[in-house]
Amino acid sequence: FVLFTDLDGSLLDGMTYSFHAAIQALREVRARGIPLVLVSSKTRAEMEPLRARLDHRDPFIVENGAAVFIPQGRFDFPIERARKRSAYDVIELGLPYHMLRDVLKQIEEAVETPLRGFGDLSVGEIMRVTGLSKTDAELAKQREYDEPYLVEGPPSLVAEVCRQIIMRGLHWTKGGRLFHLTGRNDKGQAAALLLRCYQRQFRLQEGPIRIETIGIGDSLNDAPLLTMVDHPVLVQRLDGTYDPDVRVPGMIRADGIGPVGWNRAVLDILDRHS
Ligand code: 2M8
Ligand code: MG
Ligand code: MG
Repeated sequence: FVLFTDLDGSLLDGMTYSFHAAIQALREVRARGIPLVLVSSKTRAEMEPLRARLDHRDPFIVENGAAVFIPQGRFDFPIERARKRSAYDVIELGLPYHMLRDVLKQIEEAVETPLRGFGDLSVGEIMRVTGLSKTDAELAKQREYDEPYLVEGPPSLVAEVCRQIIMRGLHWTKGGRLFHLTGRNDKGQAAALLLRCYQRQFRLQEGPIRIETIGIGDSLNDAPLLTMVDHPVLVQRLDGTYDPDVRVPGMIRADGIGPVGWNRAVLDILDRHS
């Protein structure tokens, strides 16, 4: 197995950002030596302290599939298209943040309505919108490839902003609370690229075997990830519902909100395969 997971609202509780409810399954994943790949909207700056808390050593994917961070030496072969950055080989799929900021301003003019991205919001405003602590809001503001934004207006305005984004050859998606403006990257493409590294590594070690994949998410931005795995899992949102925008064939609807559903679904899948 390789396990790919979203963070906010999936492994992490959507209010407290705690992974406490998933501890049992996390232990089992570790005991079995299953790589746990974190696939988030979050920035590298946000993910590093979280990885320290999780004692996480596996690769991770930041800002909605914009970049894959592979700890150096993780694979027994050189990573193609990677550039070295501190202790990582980084494969970039996203656009530089300043380009997205420019596009957001162009669209703001086109729709004649203010659109507020994280680049426009103060740390205090980000804390209010997301419930993050001051420190975490500061880290969330350190964006490199993805601009979360708010649209305040009728559904027709929301749709027009999406249309303007597509017209410019970019992507929009939605997390638990926010819309995101990105390049033509998504969580699924980034995860597929990393999966090819794992396949190559397994081939080098023990001959051809098939790797089974699990993918867990809660929102629209996870749909591309759930589409590329063998075991797609959708967890419940804070209100107990499932995001109606996520429709993936064969998808398992986990019984539980966020990390509670995560814990149950992972233990169930591993149980059935032991
Ligand atoms: C934003 O991402 C969440 C992911 O579901 C959202 O769209 O609601 C990002 O800005 C991320 O960097 C931040 O940590 C998170 C906090 O809720 O919000
Ligand atoms: Mg999420
Ligand atoms: Mg996310």
